[in-house]
This record gives sequence, structure tokens and C-alpha cells, in this order.
Amino acid sequence: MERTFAIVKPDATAAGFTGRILARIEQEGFKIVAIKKIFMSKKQAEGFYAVHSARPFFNDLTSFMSSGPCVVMVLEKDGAIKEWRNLMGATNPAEAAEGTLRKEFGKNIDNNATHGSDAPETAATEIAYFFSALELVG
Ligand code: DGI
Repeated sequence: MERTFAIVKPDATAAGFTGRILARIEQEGFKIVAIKKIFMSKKQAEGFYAVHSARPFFNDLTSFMSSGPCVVMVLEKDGAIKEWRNLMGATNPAEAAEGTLRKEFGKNIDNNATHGSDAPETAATEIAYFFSALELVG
């Protein structure tokens, strides 16, 4: 069974959307294998998004991700990586399809409610960035 890494971002935790997002995750057949609430430092956010370090939005992105608490999770399902990205919807909530989490809970491209890994290698790296093997209890 495939695993992916997911975040409820600071905009969504601040708006009180955590419970509704977790409910959708379970309704859509994902198993929550690991979950915790964290408050990243700027340095931790920069490490997490290191792949984007040359992008013009890197400073805004890492400031946003360290502006409040996140809920980080490992989700399991057949085809979890693609299935979770489908449930999140397009990066820009204005372009996200009806019924997706970013359409329902995202405000704009900077405050887009959720994160999900984009490939098996990034899922493995991102899971290991936040969780030890002992914390994966699915
Ligand atoms: O995997 P995604 O989160 O859908 O998107 P990504 O990995 O390409 O980018 C990571 C985050 O960076 C994304 O959730 C929001 C932000 N981002 C991506 N592209 C842009 C952006 N922010 C701004 N302001 N402008 C962009 O073009």
C-alpha cells in the first residue's frame, strides 16, 4: 500500500478547518498512519522546501509555513500520492476543481490549505523529515 506525506497548512489550522479536512481524508478512504501538530521554525520550513530555494516565492512560502501551526500526516491508500493530490486540487485554489480541498478551504496560491508529496521519492524524504519509523503506526 502506497504512503504519502500531507500537511494541513497554517492558514487552514488558523481558520479551524483541521477537523473538516481530516474528515474528508477518512471519507475518501485514506488511512492516517501518523499525525502530529507542529510549529515549524523558518529554518525548518526552508529545509522542507529546499527544492524551491531558487524560486521567487521561496521567502514568502517559508515565512507562511512558519507563521503558525501545521498538522503533518502520513496517509496510506492504493495510489496514495496521486489520490491525495487529486483530493487537494490545483496549487492555485482559483483553478482548483469543485469538491477539492483547495477549492473549499484554500484562499489563494500562497494560502492554499494543504500540501502533498508529488512522487514516491519526495514522499519518502518528506515523511522522514518529520517522522521516525517508530511513529508510523498504521
Ligand atoms: O505541490 P504543490 O503544493 O501543489 O505546488 P509546488 O510544490 O509547485 O509549490 C509549493 C508551494 O509553493 C505551493 O503550494 C504554493 C507555493 N507556490 C507554488 N507556485 C507558486 C507559489 N506561490 C506563489 N506565490 N507563486 C507561485 O507561482
